[in-house]
Amino acid sequence: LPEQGKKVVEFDFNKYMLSKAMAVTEALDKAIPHSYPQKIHESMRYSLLAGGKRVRPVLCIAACELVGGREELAMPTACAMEMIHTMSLIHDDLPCMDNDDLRRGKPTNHKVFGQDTALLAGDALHAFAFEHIVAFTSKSVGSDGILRAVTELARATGPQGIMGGQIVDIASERDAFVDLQTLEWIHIHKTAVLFECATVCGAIIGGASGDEIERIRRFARYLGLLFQVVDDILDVTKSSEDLGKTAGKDLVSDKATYPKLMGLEKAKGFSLELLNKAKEELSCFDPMKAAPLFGLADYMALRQN
Ligand code: GRG
Repeated sequence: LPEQGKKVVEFDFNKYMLSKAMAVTEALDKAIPHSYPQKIHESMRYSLLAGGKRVRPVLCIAACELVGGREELAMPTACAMEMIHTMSLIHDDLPCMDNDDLRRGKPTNHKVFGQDTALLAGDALHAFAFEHIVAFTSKSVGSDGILRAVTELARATGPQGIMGGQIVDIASERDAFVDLQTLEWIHIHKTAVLFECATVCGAIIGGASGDEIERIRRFARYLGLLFQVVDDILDVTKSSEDLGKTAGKDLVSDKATYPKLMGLEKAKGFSLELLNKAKEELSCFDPMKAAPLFGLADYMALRQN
């Protein structure tokens, strides 16, 4: 209970999220200028600045701040996370993958710039993300910290990370009997791995101890899976609302999702279990300093888009 006369300072998560997301967007805008060759830079900027919740970079900054680092220390790494996320979306939308026309409410990159440029813009963002961390992270972090962050990112994007998750996901689309274990493998590699990487890299850059990094890693791993379970639930509940039906598209489509494999109510229960497990991992940190990460966890569990 607060002592008499003392004001309780409440953490305003919405304000925090908004200000960090704006700072990230500003830094991304500066990171990729309108340089020659114009077409590839325009294509990279188009997708990078097309909106998006900026959850991964904000996780990176919040983890850095949790262990005593400042926002500017983590910003190049935070931007790199969003570059990788964006390149994965550009490639995912291509006709050879999901063949989507819209992303973040705007025409997809290949619809505006053509498939050839979209493919190259994705590759360019992939390479540039690494260069950006190395070139712009403060020397005070030290080369060991930067090397560890870059190694985390390389692993997260490779065959044991997003690329691995995507290839198993593609294969599973043709498989009528995808089980829960395979679905979890896909989600952990395709989605959760970048949440983990963003958060862990923020902690590394902020100077976290080995023990702190492992706690933060487990927190982010639960959170990443939670994000995808909620995505699956939203697919069902949103399309039910849209169609005015009781069963949404992913309860009736062939695609394996958590609601489809375990039922909607159990999937909702599982998401709350993941949220609690994630929060437990941070229980040893100063609650004031951990408030942004707790806020992010609640935001990811309760989000509506
Ligand atoms: C990473 C090298 C490399 C290759 C990419 C195409 C591909 C290989 C992977 C696809 C990965 C993918 C699209 C995963 C889905 C991730 C996901 C949950 C996206 C939605 O994230 P939000 O909701 O989106 O954070 P916004 O638009 O808010 O940023």
